[in-house]
Amino acid sequence: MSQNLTVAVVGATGAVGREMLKTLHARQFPAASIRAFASARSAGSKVAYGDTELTVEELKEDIFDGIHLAIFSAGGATSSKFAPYAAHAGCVVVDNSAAWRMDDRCPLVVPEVNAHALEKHQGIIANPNCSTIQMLVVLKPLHDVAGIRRVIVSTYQAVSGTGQKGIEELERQVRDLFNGRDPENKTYPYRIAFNVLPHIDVFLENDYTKEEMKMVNETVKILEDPSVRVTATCARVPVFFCHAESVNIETEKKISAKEARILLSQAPGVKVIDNPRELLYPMPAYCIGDDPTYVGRIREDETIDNGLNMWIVADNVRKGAALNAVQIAEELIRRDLVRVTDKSVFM
Ligand code: 25A
Ligand code: L14
Repeated sequence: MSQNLTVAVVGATGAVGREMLKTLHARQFPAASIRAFASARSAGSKVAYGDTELTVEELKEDIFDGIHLAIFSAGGATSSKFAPYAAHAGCVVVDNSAAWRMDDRCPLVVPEVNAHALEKHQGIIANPNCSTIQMLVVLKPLHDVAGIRRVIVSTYQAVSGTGQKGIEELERQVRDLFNGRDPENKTYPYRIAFNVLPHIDVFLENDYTKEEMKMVNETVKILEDPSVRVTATCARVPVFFCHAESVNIETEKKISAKEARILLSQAPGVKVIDNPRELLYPMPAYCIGDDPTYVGRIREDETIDNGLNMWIVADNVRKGAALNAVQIAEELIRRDLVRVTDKSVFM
C-alpha cells in the first residue's frame, strides 16, 4: 500500500506546514505523491519539497478523494470544518490543531509515549500541543518507574508557536525599536520584543489560559492516568524557535537525580545535556532544527521526600508540531492503519 500513497499537507504555506514538507522529504516518507493545500489567498503559489516545488492548491470540501493521508496544520477552525470531509472520503487525518484533541473518538498521540492508541483510530488522529509533547517525552519514562503524582510546569514559549505571524511580529518590533519607531502590536496584545507575556491562547473561566489547561488535560489523556495532577503557567518569551520548560515533579517512589539521568539517557527521543560543572544544559538557541527533546538541570527537590526539578527544551515547530505529526504518519504505515473503517463517524 505505502508505495501508492498520496499524501496531502494542509496549511502548507505556514511555519509548520513548510516544516512538514521538509520533514517528509528528509525522512524519505514513502509517498508516491505529495500535494500542498492552503487557503484561497495562497493558491497558485509554490512551496519547497526537497529540490522540487509544489504548486499550492486551494483547500475545498471535495478534494480528499484519492488522498490516503492528510496532515493538517491550518488552525482549529479549518480542521473542525474540513477534517470530517477527509475522513468521510476515506482519508486518514493527522491534525496539529486543538480542534480534535479532547474528542473521545480521536487518539492523541506522542509516538514515544502512546503509539498503541493509534490502533483504535476512526479517521482523525490529533497531534498534541507543543508544550505537552516535549514534557511527556521526558516524563513518561519517569512515570513508568516512579509514578508521577503531581507536575508543576512553567513554560518559556517561542513566538513561532503562533505560526508565521508570530515570527513576523517579533522581527518587525525589534527592527522598529532599533530604528526609534513605536512598535505596533498586531498579533499579541502587548509588545513581545524585549518583554515576557504571561499569556498564551485565550483566558478561560477559571483564569487559567487555554494553553495552560491543554497541558493539564492532554497529559491525563496521553498517559491514560487521571491520577496525574498538572498545574501550568505558560509564558511567551522573545525567542523565535524552541520552547523551554521548568518542570517540577512529585513521585510515588523515590528516584534520585542520578537514576533519572541514567533512565532518561536511554529513553527514546530524549537527549540528556546535564553537566553543571562544565556549564552544560539545553538552551533554545542551540536546539533549533533538532529532533530530540533535551533535558538538563536534573536535581532533587529538597522541599519534599520524592521530587525532581528539571529543564526541558525542544524545537516547537519540529518535535512540537511537524516532526511529531510525521512520526504519527510513519507509525500508521508501520501498523497498516492508513484506512478509515467507518466513514460516517464524524459526519
Ligand atoms: O487557529 P489556531 O488553532 O489558533 O492556529 C493559528 C495558527 O497557528 C499556527 C498556524 O499558523 C495556525 O494557522 N500553528 C498551529 N499549530 C502550531 C504549532 N504547533 C502553529 N504554529 C506553530 N506550532 P501558520 O502561519 O503556521 O500556518 C497557517 C496555515 O494555515 C493555512 N490556512 C489558514 N486558513 C486556511 C488555511 N488553509 C486552508 N483553508 C483555510 N481556511 C495558511 O495558509 C497557512 O498555510 P494561508 O494561505 O491562509 O496563509 C499563508 C500565510 O503564510 C505566511 N507565509 C507563507 N509562506 C511564507 C509565509 N511567510 C513567510 N515566508 C513564506 N515563505 C504568510 O503570512 C501568509 O499570509
Ligand atoms: O497547538 O504558541 O494548541 O500561540 C496554539 C497556540 C500551540 C501554540 C496549539 C501558540 C497551540 C500556540
